[in-house]
Amino acid sequence: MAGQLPLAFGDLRPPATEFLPGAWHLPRYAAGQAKALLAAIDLVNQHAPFRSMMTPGRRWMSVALTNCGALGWVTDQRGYRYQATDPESGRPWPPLPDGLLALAQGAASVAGYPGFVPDACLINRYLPGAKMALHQDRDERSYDHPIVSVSLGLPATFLFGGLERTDRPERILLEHGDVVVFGGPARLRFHGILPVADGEHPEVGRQRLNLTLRKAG
Ligand code: MD6
Ligand code: FE
Repeated sequence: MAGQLPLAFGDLRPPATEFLPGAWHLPRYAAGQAKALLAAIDLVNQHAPFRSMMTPGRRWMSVALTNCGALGWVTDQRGYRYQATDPESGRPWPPLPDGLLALAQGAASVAGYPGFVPDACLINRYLPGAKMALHQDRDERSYDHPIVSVSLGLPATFLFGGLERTDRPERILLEHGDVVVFGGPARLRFHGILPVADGEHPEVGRQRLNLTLRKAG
């Protein structure tokens, strides 16, 4: 892991690239913190277990999800929204770990969004075959803040389209430890995840985990 090599070897992570205006890919940015992130996700899962959720159109999402932070994203037949409590337990979501906050702030700064203070972290779990249809993230109070996304485990193809659902999307391979930041002119672009191919990741097993950090409230 790059973060554990002696300083003399420098930073072996590939450089961050702005693949579309306002949208950045930071390859392996979080790779050195993967173990801590996985431990944090384990703890969240103990208090607010991953669960299936239904869209307002009454379709089960293929990903399982949970949240940490002051606000959590939920969906049911009434719609998509953020709320302070876990609908399964009625309790507040587990807190956002300090290390995760610092990671998100660092990544946002690299992408030119200093002062990012997320209050919500949605955690998605993809087993092989799970996917995320093209969508816009528009349940947040303001679109002035970026979204920071951290991927762990099995690789997946991220689709990044335009402001219309029918705009032809670009494809980016997201691997273990990769971070994507999007804000500014990219904030409302359509995006999604192609079905995750079967495989076994040495640290994460047969799954992909994705954390998205936002200022939702
Ligand atoms: C995923 N990500 O990577 C799904 N949304 O599993 C998202 O839907 C997403 O990565 C907003 C910002 C960044 C994202
Ligand atoms: Fe999204």
